[in-house]
Amino acid sequence: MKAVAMLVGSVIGTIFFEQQACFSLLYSKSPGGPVRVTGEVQGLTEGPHGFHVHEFGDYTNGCTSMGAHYNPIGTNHGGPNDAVRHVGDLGNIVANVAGVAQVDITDNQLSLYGADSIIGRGVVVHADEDDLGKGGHELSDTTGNSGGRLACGIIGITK
Ligand SMILES: [Cu+2]
Ligand SMILES: [Zn+2]
Repeated sequence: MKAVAMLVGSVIGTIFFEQQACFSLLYSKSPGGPVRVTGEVQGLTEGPHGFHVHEFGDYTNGCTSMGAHYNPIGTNHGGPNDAVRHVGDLGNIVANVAGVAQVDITDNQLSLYGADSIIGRGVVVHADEDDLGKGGHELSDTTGNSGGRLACGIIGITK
């Protein structure tokens, strides 16, 4: 299955998600990937920016209504390679001096299939670096203290 999200806000981007179908995945509650996430975001300040799947694909009040990080199993925030993380925790994307971040992430917790599918949820890019839960800030365990929401998009199925 393939999915896409158009990120709209003070920066712009397009993010693709792809996961191979598999018989066992369709019958498992949290099939768990791997999902390949690719694309590009333009207009950023140089450096790292938090990048997550959020719980809602809801743009009625802009990126605010996309809610918290997608967290179907109720854990603390972490980095993409941590055992303890939100399913939506994809870490940071890094913009070059021209403000462009190329995205190419392979993730083992996201899924496009099953009960915990991310189809219809949101993708958000943030103003600041995600500290991956290790920054010692009061927000480290929930958001990675990654600041405001620069742009977001709804994850929809594509061909
Ligand atoms: Cu986020
Ligand atoms: Zn998180």
